[in-house]
Amino acid sequence: MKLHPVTSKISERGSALIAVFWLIAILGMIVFGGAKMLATDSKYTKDTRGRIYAKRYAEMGLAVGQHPVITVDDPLLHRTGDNGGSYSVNIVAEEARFNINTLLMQPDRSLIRRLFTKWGMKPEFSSALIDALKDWVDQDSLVSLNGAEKREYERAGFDDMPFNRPFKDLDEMLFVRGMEQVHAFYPGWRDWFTVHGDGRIDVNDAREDLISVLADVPMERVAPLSRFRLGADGAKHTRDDQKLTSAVQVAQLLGVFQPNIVQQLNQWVQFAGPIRRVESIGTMGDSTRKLIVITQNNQILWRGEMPHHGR
Ligand SMILES: [Ca+2]
Ligand SMILES: [Ca+2]
Repeated sequence: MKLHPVTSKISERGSALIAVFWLIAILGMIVFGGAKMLATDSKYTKDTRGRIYAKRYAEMGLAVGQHPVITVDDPLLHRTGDNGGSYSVNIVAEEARFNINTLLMQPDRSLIRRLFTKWGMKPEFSSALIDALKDWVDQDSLVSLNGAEKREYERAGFDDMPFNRPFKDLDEMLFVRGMEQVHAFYPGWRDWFTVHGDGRIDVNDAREDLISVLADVPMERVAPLSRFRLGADGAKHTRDDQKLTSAVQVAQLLGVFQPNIVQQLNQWVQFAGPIRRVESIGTMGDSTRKLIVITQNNQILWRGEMPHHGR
C-alpha cells in the first residue's frame, strides 16, 4: 500500500522527533547516572564535576541541534534536567559573521577599519594590525607599511611565520603581531569573525552591531531592521520571525538611500547562508561550557569549544 505523500511526510517528521526524544533519554541515562552532587563534596570536587556535567549538557544540546528535522524555534533546543543542569542551543547561519579572509582581501580597508574603531582601537594601532593581518595572509614576503613578515617575526623569536595563506581557523589569528593585545582588551573578538563562507553577510542572522558597522549607520538606525526580523512578538527564533529578502529592503529599513551604499550592500549581503552554526551552552551550577559545530550539507566543517561571554 502506498501512503499519501503528505501523510508520509508528517509521519517522517513525527518519527524523527521520537528519535530525538530517544536520543535525549539515552544520553540522559548514560550521562547522568550517578551525577548526584553530595553535600559532603569539597568545592574543588563540585567545580570539577560542574564543568564536566556542563560540558555533557552542551554535548546533548549539540546532538539535538544537529538533528536534521530541528527548526530554530523548536522547544527541544532548551531543556533543564532533573539535577538542575541545562542546555540551550542557538542555530544561526555562520555567514552572520565577517569572513576575515575576505575582509583582508579588499583593497578598500574602510570596513575593517570601522570594525576596529568600534572595538575602541586607536587609529595607529588599527592601521598596524590591519597591515600585519594582511601580511599574514598574502603570499608574498613584502612587508606592508606597518606590517610584519618573516623578518619581523624572526626578530621577535618566531620561526615559520607568517603562514602566508588565508586563516583556516580563527585561533590562527592569535599568532599575528598585535592580536595578543586585542585578545587582552577584547576577548569577544572571535564572535565577529568566521573563516567559512563566501564573505557575504547573512543579514537575517547578523547581530545588530555588526550590521551597524557593515552599513556604516549608528546603532539606533538598526532598530527598525531588528524589529522587522523579530516579528510581532519581539522575540528571536519564534514562529512569527520575518526574513529579509533584498538589499533594497535592507537599505530602506536602515534608512540609507545613497546609490553607492545600496550598491555596496548588494555586494556584501545574503539572506539564507548555507552554512549552519549550532552553538550549545551547557550549564551546571556555576559552570558554563559552550560547544560549537559548523556544518554544511551535513558535513562538519569545524567542531570545538569556545569561551562563553554571556551573549
Ligand atoms: Ca605575506
Ligand atoms: Ca519572533
